[in-house]
Amino acid sequence: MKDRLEQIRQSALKQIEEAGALEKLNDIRVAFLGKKGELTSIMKSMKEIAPEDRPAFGQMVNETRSEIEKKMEEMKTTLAKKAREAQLKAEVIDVTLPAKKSNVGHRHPNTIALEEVERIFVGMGYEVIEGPEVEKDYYNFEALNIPANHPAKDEQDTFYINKEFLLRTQTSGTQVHTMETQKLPIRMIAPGRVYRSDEVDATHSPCFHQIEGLVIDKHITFADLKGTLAEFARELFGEDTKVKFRPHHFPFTEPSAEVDVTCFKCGGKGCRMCKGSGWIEILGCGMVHPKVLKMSGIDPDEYSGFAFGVGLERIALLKYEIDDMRLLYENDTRFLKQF
Ligand code: 2NM
Repeated sequence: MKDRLEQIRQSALKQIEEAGALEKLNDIRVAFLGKKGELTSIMKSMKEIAPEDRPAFGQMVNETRSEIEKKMEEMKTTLAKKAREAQLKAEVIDVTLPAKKSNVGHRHPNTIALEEVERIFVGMGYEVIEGPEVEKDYYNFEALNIPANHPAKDEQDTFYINKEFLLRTQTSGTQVHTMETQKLPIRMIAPGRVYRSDEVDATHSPCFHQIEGLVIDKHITFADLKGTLAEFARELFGEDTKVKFRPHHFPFTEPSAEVDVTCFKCGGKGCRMCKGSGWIEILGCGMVHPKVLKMSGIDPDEYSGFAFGVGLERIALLKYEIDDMRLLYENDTRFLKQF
């Protein structure tokens, strides 16, 4: 029995010494110290030993177990250290290798223009509110005082999904949702995609972007509209920019106007940019029609407001002197890189 124990001891220590890998060490542990391992089985054969020798033998087995466990721990540390060293060696980084070239993209001219417009209005205390592109006929037309027989409702201009739903042709629906649900006063801009059944050319696309603004409070007048848009134009096109309001007609505003700015290229003298006139048209606006207020649950005797709408692409084309809108949608990086 003692010889058998000594054999086990030597065999275990030798195998540990020669293990060479952490996984192997675990196999050795199972083989000697495990439930069905050699040391365990020798304990079980204790009955073959004379009763008076059993305590001494038991102690020897325990000492052997401790010795094997200790050796195992030492080897584990050694092997782990070796493995770590090998890994570090294998993963060594050659800092002299040339770096991978990364292609950093940048903002699209539309995005640059949008963020600029948002910055200006947020600076004046406006909220930016987005709404659905698929809209009910009611929100796109009816609530804006655009009657059923209005030419804009023609299938030639609007993409209808069915009798009730369509792709919005302007973002005003978002303003209507806001008037219906938000507390007054309102100071908001609604940017986003709009859709019109247009042929693609240098100035048209069936999908483009609009930014519409809306202010509603007590005592809002046309003077507030003029001051706001004059400041907007100065911030967007430069301090010396002047604005001109030309009477116009929209069903949702009364009175309505189109706004021109002095040409920022020639300062108003007349050039190719402004086709010799010195003025460039940039947006439409007006005082929100009392009927529109009433339909959205706002009392026009207590509240008044102004609204405006600008084409984002128009701003981007003007600001960056791009002469063809199609360039904005082609995603040719040689073009996009320039802004
Ligand atoms: C424009 C021009 C004038 C406009 C009106 C409204 C609403 F919802 F308040 F009635 N939102 N946007 C508006 C007014 C839009 O775009 C050229």
